[in-house]
Amino acid sequence: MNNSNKDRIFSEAIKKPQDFVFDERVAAVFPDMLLRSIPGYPAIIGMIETLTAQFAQNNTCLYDLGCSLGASAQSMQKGLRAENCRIIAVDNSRAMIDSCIAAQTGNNAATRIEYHCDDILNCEIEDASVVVMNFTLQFVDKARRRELLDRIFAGMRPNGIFILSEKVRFEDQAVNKLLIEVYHAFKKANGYSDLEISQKRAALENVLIPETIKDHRDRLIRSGFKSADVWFQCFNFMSMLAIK
Ligand code: GEK
Repeated sequence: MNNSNKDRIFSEAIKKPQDFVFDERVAAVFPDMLLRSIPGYPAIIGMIETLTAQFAQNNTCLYDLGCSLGASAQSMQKGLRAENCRIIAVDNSRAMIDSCIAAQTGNNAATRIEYHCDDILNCEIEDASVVVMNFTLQFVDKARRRELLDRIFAGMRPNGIFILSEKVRFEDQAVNKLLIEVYHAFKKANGYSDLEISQKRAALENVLIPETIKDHRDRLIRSGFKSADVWFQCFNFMSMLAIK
């Protein structure tokens, strides 16, 4: 990896702490940031390819909501076996979408990814057989999460899948504290300093609002999904598979 692509955003003491934003600086180091900050991220991205191969239906749309640099959409593109499909990837960070569009040149895959800079709260979901929200619902206003999931459910085909990956919290305070400590040890083992870990945590405090696995499962079932189960978990990070 080129050293300029290494995430050092929180390495110097920050005098005026600010909320985390997905700007050009973050987009430039994002693959390194995700790899060193989300336990199991490569496994989840790999399995999106497998799940797409299994569940994408002919003549449908596949969505990556909160696509950042498009890792999940690209995984869907690799796994896609169904015919006459569209892959739609949405993010409200201009910096992320511009990087996706620039990186798409030269990719000759049969199904191109359509990148859109938009709020996922505004984006239309229709004829979907695969919908992925990989670590994005956690950034959506908590009061609007139900409405968003209802809309996703309504835009899906029967037997379609919704893959929801999230950082979670645990009801039991002691367990929650323990798993946050283990998670910080994971970040330290990946080269982040105590200063980087604590400054990033402060920047995300008001921006990334985690819920429990039960909160997520209950909401998915209330939206109408016939099942919603955890298929991956590592510490306080998990991914669920919900089937319409
Ligand atoms: C991956 N899925 O590599 N509308 C659109 N985008 C949003 C919104 C919103 N309301 N809120 C946040 N985002 C990716 C990783 S990162 C996860 C996703 C993380 C976008 C935000 O701009 C960012 O790009 C992404 O959601 C979250 O599989 O940084 O922990």
